[in-house]
Amino acid sequence: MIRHIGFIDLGGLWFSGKVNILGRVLGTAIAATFWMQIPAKAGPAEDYTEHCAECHGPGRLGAQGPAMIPETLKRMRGPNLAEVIRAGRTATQMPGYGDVLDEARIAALVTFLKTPLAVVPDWGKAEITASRVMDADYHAVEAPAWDADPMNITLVVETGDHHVSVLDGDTFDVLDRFATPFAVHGGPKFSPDGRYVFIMSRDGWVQKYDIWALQQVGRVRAGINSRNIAMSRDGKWLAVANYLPNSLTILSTGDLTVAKVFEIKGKDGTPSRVSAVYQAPPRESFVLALKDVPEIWEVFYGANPPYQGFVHDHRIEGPPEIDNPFPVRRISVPDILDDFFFDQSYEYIMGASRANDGGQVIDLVIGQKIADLDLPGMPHLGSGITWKYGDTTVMATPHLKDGVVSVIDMTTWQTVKRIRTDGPGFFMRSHENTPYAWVDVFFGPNKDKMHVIDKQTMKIVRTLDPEPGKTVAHVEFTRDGKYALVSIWEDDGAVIVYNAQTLEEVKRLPMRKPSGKYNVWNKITFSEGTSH
Ligand code: DHE
Repeated sequence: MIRHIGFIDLGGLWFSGKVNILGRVLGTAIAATFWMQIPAKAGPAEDYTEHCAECHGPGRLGAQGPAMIPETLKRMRGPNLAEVIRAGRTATQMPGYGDVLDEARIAALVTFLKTPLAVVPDWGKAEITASRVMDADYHAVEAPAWDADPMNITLVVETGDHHVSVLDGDTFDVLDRFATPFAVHGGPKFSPDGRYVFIMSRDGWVQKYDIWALQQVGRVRAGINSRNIAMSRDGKWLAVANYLPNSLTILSTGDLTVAKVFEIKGKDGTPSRVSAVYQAPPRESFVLALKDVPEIWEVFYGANPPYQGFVHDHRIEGPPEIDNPFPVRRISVPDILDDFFFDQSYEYIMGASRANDGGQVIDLVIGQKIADLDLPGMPHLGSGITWKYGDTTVMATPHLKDGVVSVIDMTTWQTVKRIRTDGPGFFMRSHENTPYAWVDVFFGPNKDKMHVIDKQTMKIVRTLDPEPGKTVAHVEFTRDGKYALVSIWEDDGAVIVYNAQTLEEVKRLPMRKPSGKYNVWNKITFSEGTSH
């Protein structure tokens, strides 16, 4: 139907070949023209182009949002696809379209999205290698090309225009501002000496940047739709967690070449996405959270993986591959866990279940669950922080669905406090040298607020409202913990520098939708107040 009208309205374009004769996919501009002229007759491909392609990719292979293909969607938990299109998805950037698309068009869009792609590109070692581009004009330097404390550099990811600003952590001057791949997600990872940083985008690109030289070194596309990256303790390897394909890519950090691509399948052969990969430095391993099978994988890269201790353990299936430089240990767990927090020793994993409310504690040494966590309301364990409390250590995590921060005793694994907040939050931060923990309420109606919590009384001592009506989120501290940097998460946003003791604003740096901020020292020393 649309083709005929298109032919009549845009006759010249028909012959110029700009309208696809099969009527499946129209160019964005043409689709927009149709949309304005004949909205009631737009087909699902046009609706996809109009409403979904910007975040999910023009070819449905994912970008900022996940890939919209049956391989991904059939594993979708919680509300069904039509409901997500209609009402949006909790704790993500997915808005609802119920006021734009009627029920028939939502149903047609669901069918379209559940139709397999004619061709899904392979993305193995060959394709990754072919994507690798090293900058010809990059020149390594002997020492930093600037005069600042290299350990107090802070990076600000600006998602508004896909850039990173490099800040001098003492003066807050911007030393450089460079372009990143589209839609950076997760924390950039520094080399152990703090000299290089690796940045990943949701569409699988990994960028290497030399902080001393203030220059990009190169880029490689390690996946089609990726989650996050992790750095090995020795700085030699970078692991990339992928949703699409179902794989883990290990890159050599020196030249971004591919060391290994793991195809991820559970013990029963079920393919699985990798929700996230975490670095476990004392164990010289990467730990994988799997989205579709109840297993945790541990990939060893050290010279002496602790396999000898595990190999006779009945919980470990299959012999270690002796020739494999990255032997894998697979641990069965009672439930699918996809958001992890580690204790400082990296023996214990606290894992959150997206399917069932709550969480579990897995002891990595014995490979077994040792406790349940009482954590309703979708805790975001990846944002957890710890601090000393009396003679124990507590861990605090915001919840994605409730206005609550839960505090858990890491000796007994009991919830010792639920701190009521002004809404569901996403990021929580502190520093060894400050008495306060900061938490946003990013996912609720009061997203312009930021709470400051006293770590000993566990009470909110101040609620900041730096720019009423504007979203406030994510905190990072300077190396010494004296200043807290807060994002005004808006396109015409800012990073606000607070005195972390007096809670007074000391500086405001204009930025384009600043999201995460990452201090070299806090990251490479694995500060207890920040994400690892
Ligand atoms: Fe993230 C970190 C997962 C949605 C911004 N996010 C992480 C990490 C994980 C994760 C596993 C830790 C990785 C790391 O740093 O190595 N994020 C998820 C989700 O499962 C979730 C809820 C749904 C999804 O769409 O993937 C999700 N995240 C978001 C967003 O909507 C945010 C707010 C905006 C965006 O850019 O997509 C967002 N996530 C971030 C940021 C970090 C992050 C800025 C790093 C925080 C840090 O300080 O380390």
